[in-house]
Amino acid sequence: MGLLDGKRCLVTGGAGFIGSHLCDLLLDEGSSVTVIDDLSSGKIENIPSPVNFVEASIFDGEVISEIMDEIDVVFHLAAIASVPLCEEDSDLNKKVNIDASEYLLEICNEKPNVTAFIFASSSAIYGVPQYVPIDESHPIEPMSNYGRAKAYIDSLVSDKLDPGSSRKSEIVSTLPRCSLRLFNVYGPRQDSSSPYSGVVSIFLERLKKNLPITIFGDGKQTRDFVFVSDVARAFLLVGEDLIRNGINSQCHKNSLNVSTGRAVEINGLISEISLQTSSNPMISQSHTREADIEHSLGNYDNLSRITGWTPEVSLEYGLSVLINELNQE
Ligand code: UD2
Repeated sequence: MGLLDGKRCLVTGGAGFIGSHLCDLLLDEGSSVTVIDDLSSGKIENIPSPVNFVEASIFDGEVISEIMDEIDVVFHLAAIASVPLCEEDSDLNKKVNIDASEYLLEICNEKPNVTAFIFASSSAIYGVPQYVPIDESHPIEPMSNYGRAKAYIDSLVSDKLDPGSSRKSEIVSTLPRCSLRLFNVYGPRQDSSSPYSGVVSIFLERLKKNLPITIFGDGKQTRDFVFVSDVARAFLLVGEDLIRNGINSQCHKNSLNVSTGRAVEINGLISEISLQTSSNPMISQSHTREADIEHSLGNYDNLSRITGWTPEVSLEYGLSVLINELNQE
């Protein structure tokens, strides 16, 4: 067993898409897992049964503070993950994605029992790529409230806060910690119900319902699709490295891309889905989505060098898993 065996892990947002896969993996590792989730977007049925589930919001300071006495490792994934919702309701974005995360970091730093903190950051912090593949030195120029919130917490975790920032600095000092910048994550349990859900889940859902799929723009835009189990494993490996090496871990105060280094065109995604489902999806073309990025592709060399992580699930295989699931429903 690995270093997380017997560790008391907290997964914030553990009822959500990525968080619930992380719970599965941690339980396999022998960790005892606590989830805090307000079920605003997560689902109770995503949470595996041996988990200690606390139904509360991440901004409920009292609950957080109470839980934290019994926790060794924190995986912070709770967020308002919808980019448009964060635009519509900037107060909610601030409350959840900024203030609650700041508070969580503060609390973790105060508790000597907490020995590692891993934050789910996002490729959204890079904004329009100035070059691809994007490495972690790429300029941080988020284009949305959501991206700015993620960028701020990411910089807090790595102690690279913009000197001009009016926000707090140096909240955390000795807590071993790391941010993972997730590219386009897809896989089982991803919500498909909103127009801003991940494109893979939307396409498969519409196919299942015999509805046309919409391509925004010419379909030549590319994305770096990373399967959710690979993402969960990245969290696990980084957690282990922080436990093993503490503040001497190369993950500590670092921000690491979680991506595959493979660019896939939206048209290519449709071709692969057609091939695997032996179907010819009806396609409707629409104008390019506002603020849509043309190409997104991540370089994951740093994560790989430090932890040995590489993506194991190809897009072809990941899609076959999802298509099999659809066929069984
Ligand atoms: C991703 C993140 C988002 C934010 C953003 C920052 C996901 C699900 N979303 O948005 O949270 O971090 O990156 O850059 O990971 N598309 C279609 N038809 C559809 C739906 C989408 O053509 O029905 C296109 C869309 O225009 C885009 C691509 O597919 O070019 C991927 O769309 P997405 O919403 O899955 O992800 P993205 O990269 O826009």
